[in-house]
Amino acid sequence: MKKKSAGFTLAEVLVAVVVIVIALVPLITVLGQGVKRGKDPQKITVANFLAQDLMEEIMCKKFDEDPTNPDTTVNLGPDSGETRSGNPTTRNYDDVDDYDGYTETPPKEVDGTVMTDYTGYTRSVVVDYVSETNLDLVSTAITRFKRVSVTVSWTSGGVAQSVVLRALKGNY
Ligand SMILES: [Ca+2]
Ligand SMILES: [Ca+2]
Repeated sequence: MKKKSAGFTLAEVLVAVVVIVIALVPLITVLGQGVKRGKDPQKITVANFLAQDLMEEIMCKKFDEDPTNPDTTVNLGPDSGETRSGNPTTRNYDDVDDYDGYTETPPKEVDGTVMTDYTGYTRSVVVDYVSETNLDLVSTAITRFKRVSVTVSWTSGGVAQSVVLRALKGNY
């Protein structure tokens, strides 16, 4: 019997090379997309922070303007004479939907101070009622859930970018 060769034949090497190439091509494609999508990770991190900051402020407000006399018709937005920022005696957003339609460029602290480190960003808020059986579905009628969407947008290399943070406030 012929002694088995310890080395690889040319055919074996070629097969191995082909296998490696087939395995590498999708990997390179995936990496390439990752680089493209995450081209501005630092700005995305900042935007997430700005969204989180406003969301925390909103989520500690009441569900309704007057919990003892809850809304019977959809009435989203600030109530009469209400404003978000200012000193503690003039700022009076007190329920989550007061922020519906709120927008600011650049972002401001609740006392009205401009966040000078973040002047390139815009923060805006939309508040909707959502269906109690499908929390992804906006409801045109009153339900026990209000969904708060905070969008932070900016421009990077001439391209509009944004992140959206969503949270639910329940009425119970
Ligand atoms: Ca209010
Ligand atoms: Ca309100």
